[in-house]
Amino acid sequence: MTINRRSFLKRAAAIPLATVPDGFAEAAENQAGSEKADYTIRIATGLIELSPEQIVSTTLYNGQFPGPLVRLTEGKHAVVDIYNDTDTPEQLHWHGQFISTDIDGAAEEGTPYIPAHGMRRIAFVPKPSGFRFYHTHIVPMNNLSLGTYTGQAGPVYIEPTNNPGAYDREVFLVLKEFLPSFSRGGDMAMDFLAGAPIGELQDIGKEADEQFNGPKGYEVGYDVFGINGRMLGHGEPIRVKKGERVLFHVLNASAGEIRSLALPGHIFRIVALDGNPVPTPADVPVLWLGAAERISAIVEMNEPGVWVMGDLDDDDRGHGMGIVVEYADATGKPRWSEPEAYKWDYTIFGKAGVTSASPDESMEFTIVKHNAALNGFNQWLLNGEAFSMDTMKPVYTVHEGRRYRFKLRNASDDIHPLHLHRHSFELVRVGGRPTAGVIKDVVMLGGFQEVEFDFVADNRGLTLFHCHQQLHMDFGFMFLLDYA
Ligand SMILES: [Cu+2]
Repeated sequence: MTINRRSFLKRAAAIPLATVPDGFAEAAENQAGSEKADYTIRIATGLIELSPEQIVSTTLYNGQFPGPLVRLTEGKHAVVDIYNDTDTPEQLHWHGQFISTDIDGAAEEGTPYIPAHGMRRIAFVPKPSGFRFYHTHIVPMNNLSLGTYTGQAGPVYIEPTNNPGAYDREVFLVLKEFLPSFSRGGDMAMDFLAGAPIGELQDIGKEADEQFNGPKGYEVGYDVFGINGRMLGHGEPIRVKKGERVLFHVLNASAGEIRSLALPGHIFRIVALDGNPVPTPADVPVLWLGAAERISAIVEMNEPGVWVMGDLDDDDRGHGMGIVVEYADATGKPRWSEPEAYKWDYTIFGKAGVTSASPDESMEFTIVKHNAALNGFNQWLLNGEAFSMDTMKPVYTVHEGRRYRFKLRNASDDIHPLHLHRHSFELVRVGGRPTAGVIKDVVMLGGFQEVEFDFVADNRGLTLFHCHQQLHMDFGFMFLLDYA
């Protein structure tokens, strides 16, 4: 497609930006005469009715939670208008897509803000295909009314050019908590990940704890939980028929919580992780998702009844984290039963007996927590350094075309959902087990465990790596990669 210069200038002038960043002109040109955006997203304060008793006021996309499902086609130009009706400059991050730094939605990479009471038109080529999402990428620090503590998250589905489609229908589920508050310490599930703690990492952690031995640092807890913005029992049930194959696309849009999901009497056949088809689809009784992880799983509906699909945690489920699955002609109260204990192991989805390609370079990072070191908040250091929000200086350099192996060593008891922007990575070793072929953009790293993954530096520009636990990333757990 071509564009005449006059219409480009007209369009560029309509965008209220102080500066037109590098790459934006190119992006705008790509929209080639489409005056109407494919999607319009409005950021504004609104209400979510989780239940008639719990109507939460927070920042939303298009006045709803989750934000509208953005369906795009791989490789087909998309134009999105983003309006910010709030008083705070915003960033809208396209999580899991290989796009440029001016579109990605991270100020640390140089993406321009969507100004308060302003707008940005962005254009990009969606890729890769699969289940992605969009969410705010503001740094809330101690402000629980900003960032991922709000309702700013929505699913993205990028259609592949050819869709295999061995299912009857798709259901998108977005898991999210509301009404956050701080407390000292938390009660996150810890023992569900496969693998054992490593003594050397426990020793490093112990040393740090002895140095910072005051009261526990702040953690965030929540009062209300829901799926697709409704507490368990308050939304429309998922209505199914016996024999139907339902493809669930599950997104954990939490600011930091790890979620589990089970459907009594049913098995999930996991076909994709973070939107990427897995080499070995596998049957599991329960899904576990760190913040920002996605799972696509097919459930064959062959146990008629009315069921609760919900979190294993009684307290979270009791406060709304679940949804009713109702077979046609079935009646009665929704039933719940606890599935058998199950260890979550990413490696079962890998290619059996295959070793990942050798990396060109390897980097190792040791993660240490300084308990309550920053005004009561835990500080996070990688190889002794916390990310500086003031300088936003890239610490590591990568060379285009090279394959990098990252080894993350967790000297803390917290689980960290690690996320790399603008690239995917291949899991190489998790919980002590080697694997290959599992492509992700977030991976949970267990307490006192190690994870190794590879990525190819194939998308030039500043690239953010961080823990997706909002509190961790805001207080140090982040760094920038730059291309040489
Ligand atoms: Cu973390």
